[in-house]
Amino acid sequence: MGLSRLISVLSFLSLAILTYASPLSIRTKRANTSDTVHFEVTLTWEDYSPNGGTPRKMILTNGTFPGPALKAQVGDSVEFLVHNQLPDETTVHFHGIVQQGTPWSDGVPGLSQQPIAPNSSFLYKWTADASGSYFYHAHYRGQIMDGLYGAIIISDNEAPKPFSLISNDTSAIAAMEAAEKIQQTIFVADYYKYTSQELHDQETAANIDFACADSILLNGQGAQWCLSREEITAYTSPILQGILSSASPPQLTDKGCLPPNLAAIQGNFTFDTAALPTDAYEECTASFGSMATFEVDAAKGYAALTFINPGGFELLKFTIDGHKMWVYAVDGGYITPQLVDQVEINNGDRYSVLIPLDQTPAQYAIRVANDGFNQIISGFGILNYTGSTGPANSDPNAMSAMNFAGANLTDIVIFDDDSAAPYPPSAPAPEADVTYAFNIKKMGQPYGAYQWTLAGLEAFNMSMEDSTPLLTENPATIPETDLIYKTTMGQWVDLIVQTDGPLAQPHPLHKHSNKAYVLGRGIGPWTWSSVTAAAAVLPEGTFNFDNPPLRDGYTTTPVQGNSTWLALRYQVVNPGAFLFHCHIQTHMSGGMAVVLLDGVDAWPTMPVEYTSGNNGTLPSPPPALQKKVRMRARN
Ligand SMILES: *[C@@H]1O[C@H](CO)[C@@H](O)[C@H](O)[C@H]1NC(C)=O
Ligand SMILES: *[C@@H]1O[C@H](CO)[C@@H](O)[C@H](O)[C@H]1NC(C)=O
Ligand SMILES: *[C@@H]1O[C@H](CO)[C@@H](O)[C@H](O)[C@H]1NC(C)=O
Ligand SMILES: *[C@@H]1O[C@H](CO)[C@@H](O)[C@H](O)[C@H]1NC(C)=O
Ligand SMILES: *[C@@H]1O[C@H](CO)[C@@H](O)[C@H](O)[C@H]1NC(C)=O
Ligand SMILES: *[C@@H]1O[C@H](CO)[C@@H](O)[C@H](O)[C@H]1NC(C)=O
Ligand SMILES: *[C@@H]1O[C@H](CO)[C@@H](O)[C@H](O)[C@H]1NC(C)=O
Ligand SMILES: *[C@@H]1O[C@H](CO)[C@@H](O)[C@H](O)[C@H]1NC(C)=O
Ligand SMILES: *[C@@H]1O[C@H](CO)[C@@H](O)[C@H](O)[C@H]1NC(C)=O
Ligand SMILES: *[C@@H]1O[C@H](CO)[C@@H](O)[C@H](O)[C@H]1NC(C)=O
Ligand SMILES: [Cu+2]
Repeated sequence: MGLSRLISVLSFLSLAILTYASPLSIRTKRANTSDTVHFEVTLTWEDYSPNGGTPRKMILTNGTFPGPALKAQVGDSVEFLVHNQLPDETTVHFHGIVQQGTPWSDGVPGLSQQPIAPNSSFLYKWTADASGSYFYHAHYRGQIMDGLYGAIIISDNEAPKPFSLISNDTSAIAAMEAAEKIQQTIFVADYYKYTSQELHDQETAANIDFACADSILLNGQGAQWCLSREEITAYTSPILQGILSSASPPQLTDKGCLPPNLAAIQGNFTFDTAALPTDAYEECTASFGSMATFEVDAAKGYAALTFINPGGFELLKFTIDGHKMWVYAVDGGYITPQLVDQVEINNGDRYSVLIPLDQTPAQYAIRVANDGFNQIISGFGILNYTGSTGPANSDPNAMSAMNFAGANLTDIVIFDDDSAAPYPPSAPAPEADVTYAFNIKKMGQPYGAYQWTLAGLEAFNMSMEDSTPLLTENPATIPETDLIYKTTMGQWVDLIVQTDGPLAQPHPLHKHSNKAYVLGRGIGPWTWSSVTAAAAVLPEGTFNFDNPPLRDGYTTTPVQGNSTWLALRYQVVNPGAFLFHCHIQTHMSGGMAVVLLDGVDAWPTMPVEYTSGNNGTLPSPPPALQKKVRMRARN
């Protein structure tokens, strides 16, 4: 019996233990095993080419892209020291980390800190309080698209794992546990030959929402593939042909993109596509960098891979030739496993899979395709068995579950996000204390085609990143607006997100701090006062109150010709100022965000080392004073 299970059994037995033993025991366990993990990186702005093409300026983290992985054990104290040698300000966010009791380390400028100035440093301090896969990434302007991201893996040997739902064979379970311990991470992301600032400037000049990538990278490696006109035509689906009927010529661009000036996609705006560089959408220049390779050993039985999408725009999906995958964790949390051929992975999301290594030892393609209408594009990696001498088949496509355009040519099993039940089981309160309803849409004229609102009225202006951090203010003095919402400790909060048609795009939303349950979703406008009111009239099964997915990323359902809605529920457990936003960076930069002031009745006091202008470290006291402090501690 695991220690945490034992603690929960004990808590049932005696009220005294319930009040004292549970938190104390956890603290004892952590004190016994906890360590400080010091992680220190320097950010530089350098010429770099991940895909063999012309180098551009990118953010390198300790000279690498992606940055080095941070590994910790549950209970560890993490110190993450950033030296900013970029020409611009920056911040670093720890995606999926709750920041329980450390909201000042969430890395959101204007909310939890002032941006880190060039040539200065900042020390983030937080506790690794839950196992799983996370990632760190820039959270200032569009910098995530300039390459600042790296993996965070937190392990917990004591956490109950769902592997016995995959097999009853003890040696197979042991193999899965061993595979998880040496899991490899794969960042899958779109890549652009322009910096995030240049892309934003192009959006402003041409008045478009930018949607045309150069490459799909795996762990920062890949190629720019250019298709022939015949191939592009062959991959143009009837749906795309319909969308293209208003274009002239009615075809995808050489980069496989929908043209930037289609009202059916962009909305009713006046575009100036002549303001775009010709290689933004039209010209494709092939280039080849290295290909990410993942070594696996058939003798081990299984390999574990965690896929992470830190991309700026494109929603993706992945398959591995000749292999099925057991998806066992989503957004860092264990789930009831599903055996699938393909997983859709949207911006900010993490999926951990166990791959049964039951095929001929050889090399198999890992395929990552765009999952949106906007572009036909893929990227590739290699699953390489120990002892392999080449591909498993002389026909490179013989074993693939999807083509370059992401289309499957036979029936495949796709991971079902909505039935990703948390493991061990967990459920929200049956009713919420408060409901906030939002409405995602473009701001519309006279605003630009790249400007969005999440709540329904106002765009989150990026200049707010430069204002006084909300966390340092008295929440009573912060007015509630279309952009700012308040909650109190312990409350159950429903977030209802409607997205408006005519083309309701999928928006991969992300909530900072603790996770939320995904209660349900539907087509059509949201017209109810609460989930309880909606559940009374909608068909049975529309909502899942028993074992809904528990995540930090939630993608709205795409639909043409209608609105859609998504219902989330979370409990306020961690007071602080937290962002709720679209993880498509261009949408976020276009205003798609709101602020949740969680637990305004238990508002945290900033530690002095994080107050105005400070960097997480206080100047060290002179030696004489240090002695005094030590003596006092001994007394
Ligand atoms: C805690 O530490 C003690 C002494 O170092 C060790 O014997 C024990 O196994 C540890 N317990 C856990 C849960 O790690
Ligand atoms: C980054 O580089 C510095 C200087 O070489 C080194 O001390 C530090 O450990 C590196 N950080 C990581 C996470 O590898
Ligand atoms: C940062 O320091 C370097 C080296 O001292 C200097 O060249 C550069 O101008 C400084 N950058 C800024 C933005 O101050
Ligand atoms: C494990 O055994 C139980 C009881 O025999 C059975 O119900 C279950 O389906 C088995 N699980 C797997 C993954 O084979
Ligand atoms: C598009 O916007 C223009 C200018 O605001 C307006 O006159 C026109 O009616 C709009 N067209 C549609 C189809 O909404
Ligand atoms: C795959 O592994 C084999 C041997 O284990 C090695 O010789 C080969 O170079 C690897 N291939 C790639 C692409 O890394
Ligand atoms: C692709 O797979 C899905 C899911 O199984 C299926 O609905 C669809 O028909 C498949 N497409 C083709 C062309 O077989
Ligand atoms: C954002 O705020 C800045 C500074 O107040 C202002 O100049 C700019 O027009 C605003 N942008 C939008 C889209 O409202
Ligand atoms: C939108 O969806 C709702 C609910 O399914 C449906 O009643 C309505 O007719 C749809 N509207 C359109 C324009 O298709
Ligand atoms: C943080 O600022 C203090 C001055 O307030 C300075 O002494 C210290 O060196 C700085 N620490 C880092 C990591 O830059
Ligand atoms: Cu979005």
